[in-house]
Amino acid sequence: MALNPYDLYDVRSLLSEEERAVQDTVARFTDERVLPIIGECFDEGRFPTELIPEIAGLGLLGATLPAEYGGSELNYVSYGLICQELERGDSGLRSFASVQSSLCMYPIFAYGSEEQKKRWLPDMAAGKVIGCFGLTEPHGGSDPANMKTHAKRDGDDWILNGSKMWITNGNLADIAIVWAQTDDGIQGFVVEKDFAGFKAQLVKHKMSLRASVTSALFFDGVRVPEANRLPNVKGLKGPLGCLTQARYGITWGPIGAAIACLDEALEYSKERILFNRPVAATQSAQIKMADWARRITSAQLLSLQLGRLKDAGRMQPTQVSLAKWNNCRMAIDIAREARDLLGGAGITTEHSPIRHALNLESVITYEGTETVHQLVVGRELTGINAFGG
Ligand code: TGC
Ligand code: FAD
Repeated sequence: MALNPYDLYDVRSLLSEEERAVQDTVARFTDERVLPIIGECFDEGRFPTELIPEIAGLGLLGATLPAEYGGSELNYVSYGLICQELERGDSGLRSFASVQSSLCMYPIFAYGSEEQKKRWLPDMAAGKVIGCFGLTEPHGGSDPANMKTHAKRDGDDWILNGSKMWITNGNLADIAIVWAQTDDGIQGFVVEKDFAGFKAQLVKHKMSLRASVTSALFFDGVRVPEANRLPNVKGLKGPLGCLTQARYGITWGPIGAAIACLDEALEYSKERILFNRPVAATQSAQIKMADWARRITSAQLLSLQLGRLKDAGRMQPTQVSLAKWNNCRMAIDIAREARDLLGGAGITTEHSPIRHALNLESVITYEGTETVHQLVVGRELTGINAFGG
């Protein structure tokens, strides 16, 4: 029996019935609703906001949260599969879902008061309230401990000053989860878009993640009520805990992008006749594509085991770093090589590899650069912290 070229080890057989159903649902959504429009969205530099109600309707926002807060009560393997299938369409769609679910709903769920959870989570799951997550600042995102944005207590309120850079969903968002220094360490605040002194400004001229909104955020004496401070966490572990959630999903996403590239390259190279035979019949093309299948298969097994560890409550941040590094590197290399296999046709967005390759330049950078994740693994192995003092 012929093997599935996109799942050579039948990793799907390791999934539960519910996990398979989730994958099939999101795969159908990507095939029918995302793929027909996404090349044009990328060309136009437009995030397809019209898909938000459908994404929410499928239960993909806050999918792992309890039903009382609007969640779908799915496990983390299912969340990973959602990320994989969305990113098979485009990293921008997966980014939207990652930020909403892992970086905005998660901190409200994990660090928020009961009132905050009830106030925001159901509307966020329904796609009626969109969030963004402000951690990175213009002077250096890899070192968030050195943040300059600060909040000072003033009676019942806090006064927030500073700025954030490269914020996904920034201009789309109704609320921003903003991390700021306080006299008591780093704390998280829910900043509402109409608070006086808060401004979001689109980042233009992007060559990557063009079907995604990226913004700078500015806070000029923004008065934030105490009721909008996340009460149950202090210190860098607050935002880093959110990053662990999002990075976990990102280990799955690039598998989808890589599968999309393999799919296009297989199809194209079988049709393309050069020197009287299909390109797919040449040894070098076969070796290339076989190597992609090898790397995709390794990534699939890595993320599935990571998901099983997460669902068992045993996943460690260092394991997430290894998988984020491995799977982003795997996908960006495959996307670039697939672009090459398509020759000149590979340079247009009529075909997906160049779009995925350009997107993956962001994916390999955000949520911790490749170097940051390598150093996290290096620290685990050696017991020596290479991040400096
Ligand atoms: P360190 O000072 O040792 O630790 C501080 C506290 O945090 C805890 N911790 C973690 N907790 C949860 N998850 C993790 N991954 C954690 N890493 C550390 C730690 O136990 C400690 O707790 P406590 O109780 O002792 O205070 O911090 P570190 O030395 O580990 O951190 C250094 C470094 C470089 C790894 C960290 O700063 C880092 O990860 N930098 C990269 C920053 C980053 O990834 N930014 C991403 C911004 S958001 C984004 O990019 C969104 S893109 C979204 C999209 O569109 O999809
Ligand atoms: P820097 O931290 O300045 O790094 C510059 C270079 O130095 C990198 O190559 C890095 O690997 C290297 N480097 C860093 N430390 C070391 C070291 N110790 N040794 C050797 N080399 C090192 N942030 C948010 O908060 N929210 C978002 O929603 C968000 N969305 C994003 C969307 C996009 C499209 C992009 C591109 C970024 C987004 N980010 C977001 C920001 C992202 O997390 C940062 O870009 C990333 O963390 C790196 O920070 P930086 O860009 O300031 O680079």
